[in-house]
Amino acid sequence: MTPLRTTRPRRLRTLAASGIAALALGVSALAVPGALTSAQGTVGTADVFHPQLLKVDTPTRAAKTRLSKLGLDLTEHAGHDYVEVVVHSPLDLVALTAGGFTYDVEIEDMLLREAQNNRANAEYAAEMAELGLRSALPSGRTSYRTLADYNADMDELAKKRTLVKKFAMPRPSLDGRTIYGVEIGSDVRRPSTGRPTMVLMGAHHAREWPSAELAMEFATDLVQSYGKNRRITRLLDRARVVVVPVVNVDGFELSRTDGAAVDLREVDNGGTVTILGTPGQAYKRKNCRIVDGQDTPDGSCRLTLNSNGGFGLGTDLNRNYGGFWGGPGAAGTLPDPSSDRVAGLPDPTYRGAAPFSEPETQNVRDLIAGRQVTMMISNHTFSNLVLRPNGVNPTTIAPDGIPVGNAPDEEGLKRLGKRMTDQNGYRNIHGWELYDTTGTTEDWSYNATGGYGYTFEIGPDEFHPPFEQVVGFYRGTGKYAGKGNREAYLIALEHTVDTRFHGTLRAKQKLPKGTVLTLSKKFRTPTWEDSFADGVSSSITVPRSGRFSWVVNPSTRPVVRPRTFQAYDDAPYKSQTFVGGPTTPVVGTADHEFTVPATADLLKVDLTWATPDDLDLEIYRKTASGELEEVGGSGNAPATVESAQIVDAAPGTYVLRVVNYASVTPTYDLTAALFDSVTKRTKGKVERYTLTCSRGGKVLGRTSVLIDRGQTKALNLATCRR
Ligand code: 0X9
Ligand code: ZN
Repeated sequence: MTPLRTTRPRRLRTLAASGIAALALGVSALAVPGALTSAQGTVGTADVFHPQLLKVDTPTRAAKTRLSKLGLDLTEHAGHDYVEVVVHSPLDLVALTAGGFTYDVEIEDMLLREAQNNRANAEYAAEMAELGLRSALPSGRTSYRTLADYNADMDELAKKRTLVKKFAMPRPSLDGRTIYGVEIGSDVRRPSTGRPTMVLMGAHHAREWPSAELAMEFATDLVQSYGKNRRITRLLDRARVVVVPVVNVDGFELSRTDGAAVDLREVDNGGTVTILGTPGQAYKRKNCRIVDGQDTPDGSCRLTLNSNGGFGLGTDLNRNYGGFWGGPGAAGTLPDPSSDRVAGLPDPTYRGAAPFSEPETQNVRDLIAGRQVTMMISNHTFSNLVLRPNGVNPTTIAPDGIPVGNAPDEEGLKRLGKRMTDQNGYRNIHGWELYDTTGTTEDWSYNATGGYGYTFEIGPDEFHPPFEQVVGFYRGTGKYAGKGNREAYLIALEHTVDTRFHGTLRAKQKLPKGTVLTLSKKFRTPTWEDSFADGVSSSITVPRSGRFSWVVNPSTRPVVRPRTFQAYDDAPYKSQTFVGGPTTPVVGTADHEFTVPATADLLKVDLTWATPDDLDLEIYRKTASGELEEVGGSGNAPATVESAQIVDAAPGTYVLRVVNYASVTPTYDLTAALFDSVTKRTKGKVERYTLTCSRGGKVLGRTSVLIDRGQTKALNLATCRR
């Protein structure tokens, strides 16, 4: 049975929200000047709250939902009964305690941990240098790169002119930096003749340093191996690989420099006055957006004083993509009554003012829309996961009233995910299996282009662990030694060129050399509540042979393919209302029993109340042995009614538990109802590309192209011969 989640507009936790926002800003505003004054030797770090990593108990689904609404900095590290959370201020701790949450402290002082990691990094690098050893990474590096290192290393790779091209992305970052990438392939200096592209990216999130390292190491590996390793040589003869190691250059630069600046004396002296010991921006997550719609004055991001941790100003680039933008698991701007989250800009998952409002995501959109990207991997840290679309639970009702459903390529995405996780030992799961997200990179890239897209969450337990671990992340350790993410990426590259998963376009005729073929499509990408004008357009140039073989994504987008779903009757065939209260305040509960006589297509439970109370709902089913098994629940912000839906509810006795968080004397109505349904299928749409041919800028012909995965089409392009 799957509990069904609804995403109705929710009211804000007004008081707490403004309080948390104000204090989060206040504390971080304190923290950075702390660094400035301590440089003058006056202020130590002991009076500044240091970020901590907590493992928060979430024994029920309702608890998890409730936690996700506190606006805290959740990590991707979560299990069925816990979620790891970074706390950045005393108010975060207050919010947790007030919410009735219990937790274990995983990293007591992330700043101290930063300092310890710095020491470990320094020792490792020194030891390796002393022994005259390189690491087992392709680059041989023994320490994390800085942004300058990335740019220099890309320059170095691009010296292999026949194989590598360094390029600048079209838009600079908000703080005025140029964002670079490398393109690798044996035909890289010639116009494209139809090879597919794999895109590998790192550091959408500033603090996730290994995500950038692994992208850069794979690029280095490919370049070193070309001509030496048969498998890689063949792949680079058939594909292009575009690597953008650091997408969020501004955020990364701040995180990396502040992270390195944590003074080692911190460890020895236990918080005595240090020059550099400040949380600073070592755990920054987002980009450098300060005011929506306004460019950030170049070089000023560091001075914004309040971007530590996931919080502070900035847009979460991994919520700013257009796919399902504005839906669950992404914070909106204050005051935004439809937001899931309590805070706006300071929220770790702030989605930005509009889909693709940020230059960094616009760059990636143009990169992916401008070529046939049949494979996309966006690296993140941490949790040892390979995540596939979609980002929201398939039972979630989309604004069109129909459940979101699984990706139409679920089977293929899952199988490839398994092949990759067989190499790195990670879990192969959907993005939503830990928590809902919308506006992530693959939510857009997959749904707009059909190219498979994954998020890799690299490493077991830290955003940027001691560097030595990065070597293992790439090469694999233990059971996975010699495999690791290197092998996972190579499998992804093999998928990039595997025409069983892509279309292949050819022409019936030989075409004159230099004929330019453009494959384009205009469409509207659905956001959560609206849509925006979107499209793809890629070109190739016919080579001297007059023949081409163009590997392309299917012409119909996943997001418009038919969806199968259950349509439920408006009226229930059984319904029962319990009038309840008052219950004991502060996590007091009241249980009500409801019988489901035979499997019900839908069990819907609604909890409403008149006074501004904070009640949550948990739903259990009694097992044969009389134990309570949680089957659903709803944990909204205070004063918001609760509603839970359980599809295919098994027969038996259900316990509907009303949880009272704060009220003195709440009264409520609790209604349980059973509904029948019929299976329906949306019609879906069939989409075609427009293929245009031109020579010397003159358009010669235009035709529409329908193509699906695994198909090869020989097009009649007679008009292009003129
Ligand atoms: O939240 C994110 O953006 C990613 N996790 S991270 O800790 N690196 O920030 C995960 C994105 C996809 N995940 C889900 N759909 N749950
Ligand atoms: Zn991330």
